[in-house]
Amino acid sequence: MIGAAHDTIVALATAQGVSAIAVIRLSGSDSIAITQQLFRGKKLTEQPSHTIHFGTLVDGDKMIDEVLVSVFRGPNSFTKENSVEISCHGSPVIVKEIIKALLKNGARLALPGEFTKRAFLNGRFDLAQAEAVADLITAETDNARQAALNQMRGGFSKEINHLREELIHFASLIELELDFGEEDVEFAKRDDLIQLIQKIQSYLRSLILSFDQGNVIKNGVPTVIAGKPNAGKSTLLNTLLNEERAIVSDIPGTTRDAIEDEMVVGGINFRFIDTAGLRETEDIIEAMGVERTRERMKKASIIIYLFDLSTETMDNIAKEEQALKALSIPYFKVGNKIDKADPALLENLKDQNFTFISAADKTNIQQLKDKLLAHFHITTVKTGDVLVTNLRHYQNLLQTSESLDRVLSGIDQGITGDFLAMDIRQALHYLGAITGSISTEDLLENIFSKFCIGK
Ligand SMILES: Nc1nc2c(ncn2[C@@H]2O[C@H](COP(=O)(O)OP(=O)(O)O)[C@@H](O)[C@H]2O)c(=O)[nH]1
Ligand SMILES: [Mg+2]
Repeated sequence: MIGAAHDTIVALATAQGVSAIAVIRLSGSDSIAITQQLFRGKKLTEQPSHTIHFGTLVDGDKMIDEVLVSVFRGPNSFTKENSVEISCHGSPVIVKEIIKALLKNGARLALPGEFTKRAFLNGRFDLAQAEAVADLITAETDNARQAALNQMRGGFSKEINHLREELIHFASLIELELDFGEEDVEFAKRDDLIQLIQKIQSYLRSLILSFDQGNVIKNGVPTVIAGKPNAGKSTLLNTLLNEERAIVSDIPGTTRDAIEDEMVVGGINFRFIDTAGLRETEDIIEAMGVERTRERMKKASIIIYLFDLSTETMDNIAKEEQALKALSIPYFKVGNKIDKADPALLENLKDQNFTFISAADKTNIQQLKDKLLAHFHITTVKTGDVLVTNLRHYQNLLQTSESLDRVLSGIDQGITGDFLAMDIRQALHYLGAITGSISTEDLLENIFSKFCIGK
């Protein structure tokens, strides 16, 4: 259970560590009064909302710091409660002393996400928008930032609520019919209902389809670099990242653990994962590495599979591709070391959809990056674009859509109103779960506990 809703909560809102300024945030009916207890300056409790005041904070006789205090009065604040932001000097010791003094005077420490949770519970925004706040803070690319911002500003929430209301209207008409029992009345015109459901379905479908892209934009793409020992995987990782991240050596089996690092290419965050080369080995540590490689490959969004064209034969390449195909993960075949490759082999492979590179000489690396980008069809996210980036929303959309399919086939088969009403209620439930019109304490805790403290 997240703590009682009327407590006054406090947390550091800025990052931990030394900085020019740190901001401590309070929310709750007593937040202005509690701050007043420590404040030497104007009387805060008499100040209007949205004003900033200079003064000193004290703990008994001890002066802690010179600060600026911003006063927000509910409901005109982020949480819709009385709120205070204290801007102090950015020293961890000062922050600790101020928070300690606030706790002594009646505040309690905020739980993760508790400020945003209060904002949601007090009706500042719906659940999907609250979740977007967290996404906005953790966005790692400009595309992810824009997608989160669009969602925070309403995104699909408004449209979903609107469709939900229309559906509720039908559900209540059908339920009214049930009250009339035998009399065989039909308040809810079936044709109109079919039309509404088709409209909702087409909107849901566009949202569901956007998730592929939304997921890539929000979470990035785990990209595993795999292949036999010495194929040049670590060299390629270093070339892609433009730094000496992994050890390169001509001794096969050098990389034993997976090494990963991220890079933004064309607005997508690629997480490149260099792995231990795939081979049978007696070395226990290397064997563990190979096992990890296989695990990583299964979880990858895409595999860059390297072949050492200075040593490989057509037969071996075909055999390796068989094993690769069996994983059912999208992959790119990349022929490395073209600087040392047999021209006859290159000629034989020319129609087999290879990207030919030299990781060491950095040849054709851009071509490889272009192929990666093209695979994910990412375009720049613009203001107002609606993209589903959240797995929870995605799952609820799918379930709404399935329930509506059942309504449609139910109408088609002429099933009775009570069964129709049940499937509509089911669809309403899933739709409402997205925006939080329907929520449980468990769900809320699950969502907000993933926020950082102070948010
Ligand atoms: N000639 C040539 N050698 C390369 C190329 N890429 C990697 N190598 C060499 O191949 C050996 C194995 O490279 P490494 O990146 O450690 O392979 P890994 O085992 O797949 O990680 C090293 O000696 C590299 O210098 C390339 O494009 N051309
Ligand atoms: Mg390596």
